[in-house]
Amino acid sequence: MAKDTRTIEELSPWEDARRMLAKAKDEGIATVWDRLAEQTPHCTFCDQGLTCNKCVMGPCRVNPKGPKRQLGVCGADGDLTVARNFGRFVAAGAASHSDHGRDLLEALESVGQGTAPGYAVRDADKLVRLCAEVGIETKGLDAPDQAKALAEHFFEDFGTRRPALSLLSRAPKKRREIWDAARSTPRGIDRECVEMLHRTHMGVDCDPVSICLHAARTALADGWGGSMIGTELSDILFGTPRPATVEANLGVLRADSVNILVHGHSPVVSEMILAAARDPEMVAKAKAVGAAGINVAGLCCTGNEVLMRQGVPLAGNHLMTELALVTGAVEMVVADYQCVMPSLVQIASCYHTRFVSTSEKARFPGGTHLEFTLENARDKAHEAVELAIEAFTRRDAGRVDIPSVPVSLRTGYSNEAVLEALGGSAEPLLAAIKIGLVRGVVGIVGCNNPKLPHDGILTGLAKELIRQDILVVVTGCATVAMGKAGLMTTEGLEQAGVGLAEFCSRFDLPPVLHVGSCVDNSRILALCGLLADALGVDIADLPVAASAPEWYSEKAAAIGLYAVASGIMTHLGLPPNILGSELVTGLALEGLEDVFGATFVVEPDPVKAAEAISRRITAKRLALGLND
Ligand code: CUV
Ligand code: SF4
Repeated sequence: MAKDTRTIEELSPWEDARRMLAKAKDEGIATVWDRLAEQTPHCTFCDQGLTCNKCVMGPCRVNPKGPKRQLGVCGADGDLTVARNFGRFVAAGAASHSDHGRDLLEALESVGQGTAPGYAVRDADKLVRLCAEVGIETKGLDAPDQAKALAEHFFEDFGTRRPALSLLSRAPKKRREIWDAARSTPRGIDRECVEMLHRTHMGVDCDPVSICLHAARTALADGWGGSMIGTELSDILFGTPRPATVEANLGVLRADSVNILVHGHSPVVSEMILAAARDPEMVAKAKAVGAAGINVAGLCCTGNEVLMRQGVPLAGNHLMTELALVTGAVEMVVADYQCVMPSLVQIASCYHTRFVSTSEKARFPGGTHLEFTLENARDKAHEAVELAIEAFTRRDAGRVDIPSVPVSLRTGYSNEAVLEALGGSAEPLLAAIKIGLVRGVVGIVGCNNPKLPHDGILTGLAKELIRQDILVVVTGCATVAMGKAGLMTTEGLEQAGVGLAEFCSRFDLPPVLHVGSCVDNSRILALCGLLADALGVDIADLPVAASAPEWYSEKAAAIGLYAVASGIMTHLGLPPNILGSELVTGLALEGLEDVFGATFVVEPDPVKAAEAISRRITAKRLALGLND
């Protein structure tokens, strides 16, 4: 196998990752970095977005610079090929978030119908608030009826019955006019994804710009639709996050306990696993085989979901998922869907670790499939925990190595919790922004990518921004990075600028606020809508920006595009596969400014990225008549 020429020190800055990379090497276990080395160099046509396999007259490799193969067999040129590929890429990401949101919707409906034992409405106030927001009269309706009515309402957002999604009401009026003018107002969540597949079939939409605008509409259907519904309903069903202090990194695994890692994205399965692991009867069974207890820890976005609401420790982010198994201390990985590397099944089989898949739509051959439904989830969760206890008896103590001590981080900053921390309204934050104590707010989100130094751009960027008095909000895999870097406790304020430190100390906030998982980026959109309305401006006028510095997934592309289409400049550490088209690249980096008032910025260097973001924030501040 080809080897990555980078040293372990270059791959990751963290002690837990380095120790496990060395152990993997010793034990002959291949990781994502080894496979990347094998795949490098990548196909240059694919890298630039210039391959097409959308029909069997092809596949085609389009070479816009010629002399040969300037067009695909059907006549598609490079611009069209790149646009069609990018459109589908975004639609896949939007579909993933939204299909996850739909699962919460089905859960809410079943709770209303009384067919989901073990699930319940845990935030009844939020249910009432949401009903009121979308115009459902709640007087005379009990919680189950409210749940059914709200589910009914949101099911229509997925279909084709409305001219616009209902939660677009959270966007400022000016923003909605911009969307209307660009024909980018999302109508139905599923509709926009399906329409993208239709448009990009051979011989449908042949205008690259038109495809890109529909990509924006599809992405907006994710951010203000599928993801936003997913977030709100998760809060209703599992509780709206409240501030808490929790632990992170591989040190959260316990040598003396049954370790279960929950992985994927949806809280529907992981919440049940957690409940089963906390069941005294299960704990007694674990003790009967010699374990001190049952320890549940999270990976990736499922990890963020249960961290935010239940204080479950976070074992690691995307690039740590394989390495977590290399500790030899994990009895079970329970996965729902998305970002679950298929390699985990192979790595699990090198140890006593059981890999359990739970979703009908995400099967992993070689693992154990325990299919969870809303009806059987409680029983299946107990079954899973029993299997984990059984696996504990097969653990090889000689191969166990749990590196590092856990770090602490603050979590739980839902918009409700942020407003509460500020004393009930956004006014103190707005006041701090106006006088320049806080110069702006930046969302740093998204994944890891083995092409980039693990967590390096994420933490480098965050440190630069907070030093410049810019408040950072964080979601997804970025969370673990910031936590490990010590930026998510009030001690992190030592690294912040004077103004930001003063503001945060006054309200007992860390300089980097954890607002949730990837679907919870919708909280950031809603917060931007709220701040813009409070100032009587558009989102594009706010001193805010977004960044997905180490992104890898289709979902991250959808997030980036809905942020830009919402008027938020978005930084990426590496570009999507669009560089084969000057037209599409130009649109992403410049042209979208004229349409949506924001663009993408691509910059792998965190300091330079921070400069670009800071310049943008200064420009927005000056335009609002504030000091720079
Ligand atoms: Ni949804 S999308 S690697 S788990 S953030 Fe993590 Fe987050 Fe990216 Fe995936
Ligand atoms: Fe080739 Fe056109 Fe078919 Fe794509 S759609 S594979 S470019 S012929």
